[in-house]
Amino acid sequence: MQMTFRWYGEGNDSVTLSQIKQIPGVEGIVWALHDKMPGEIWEKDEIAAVKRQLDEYGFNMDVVESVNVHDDIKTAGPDRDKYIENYIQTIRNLKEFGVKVICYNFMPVFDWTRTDLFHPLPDGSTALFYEKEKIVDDPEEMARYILKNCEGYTMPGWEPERMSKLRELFDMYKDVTKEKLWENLKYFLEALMPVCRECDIKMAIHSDDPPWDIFGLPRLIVDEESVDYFCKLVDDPYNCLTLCSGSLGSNPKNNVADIVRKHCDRIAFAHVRNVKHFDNGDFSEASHRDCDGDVGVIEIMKAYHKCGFDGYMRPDHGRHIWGEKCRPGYGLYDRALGVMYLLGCWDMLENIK
Ligand code: DNO
Repeated sequence: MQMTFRWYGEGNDSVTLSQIKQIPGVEGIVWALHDKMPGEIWEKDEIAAVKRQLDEYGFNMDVVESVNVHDDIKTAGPDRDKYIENYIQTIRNLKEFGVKVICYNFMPVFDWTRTDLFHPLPDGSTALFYEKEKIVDDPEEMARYILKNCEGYTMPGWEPERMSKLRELFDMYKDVTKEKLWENLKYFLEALMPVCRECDIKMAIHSDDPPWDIFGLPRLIVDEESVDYFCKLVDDPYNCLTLCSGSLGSNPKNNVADIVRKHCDRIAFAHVRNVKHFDNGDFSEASHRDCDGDVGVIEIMKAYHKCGFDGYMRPDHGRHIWGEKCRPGYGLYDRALGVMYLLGCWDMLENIK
């Protein structure tokens, strides 16, 4: 297992590489060109600029999160083949820099969704929170709220340019049923697989967050059954998962450790975080410590260890602690505690082998 840490890039993150360097055990930076629109080719000189920054600190750039997928690909729109060609060119360019895993998602319109980005917790920190009742009606009001409360940062999937065209986007998806979305995902992956094999780059789909349909939009990677279906849909070792314990774990019925045990060989990238469930279906993000939430962090780490997981892992969203001003969920302090907790579990498991 290789520990990594997500970083949004120079001038785009409150956290610096020199701070990350001081967290024990972090070998790679999970990066992206965040100013790229979905569908644009990532050029070699742009990738090289990030590589120079990471090289200075001895970090690898093996994992990209995310190369976003254009809506024409998700909806089988008129330009999907052109955008698939662009995606392929990006894969080829990333290969030149040794990238091994591309994390992406296939969620319609929205990426991850929460109703409160800085929800107060009893210990005085704040965390991301999901109130089920708030999601039922107006997505435009949701988008306005999210954009107003992201502390000046753009969250992936919630780019203001996209959110200002919300109605148009919903319109693009109006005939895209769950079945069609699966078909479009298959079409996309089948086009990519030969290039992935040639470039030795794994495509690792991120679990849908939350793992259920929202605002009438279908969501695919939501439970064990859909993960089984996904792995068979394009049965190729380069068609992989970014298994997110927090996303899948938001549904109390999902047993993430079971999914790890079943599909370990197809998990290229593990996001490990904790979630606390409430009886009414709401959930709050929590510290990475097992007993602070309900996803079973220790059981998940045991499952990864037992199956000899040799992919990449990162702590996921943290709480906002010690007064830190940062991107929602992506501060330094609580994620650094997360790294130490996960490595603590791992080192102990190694020790008692
Ligand atoms: C949230 C992240 C997601 C993820 C994308 C992958 O914190 O895990 O935004 O990066 O869904 O494309």
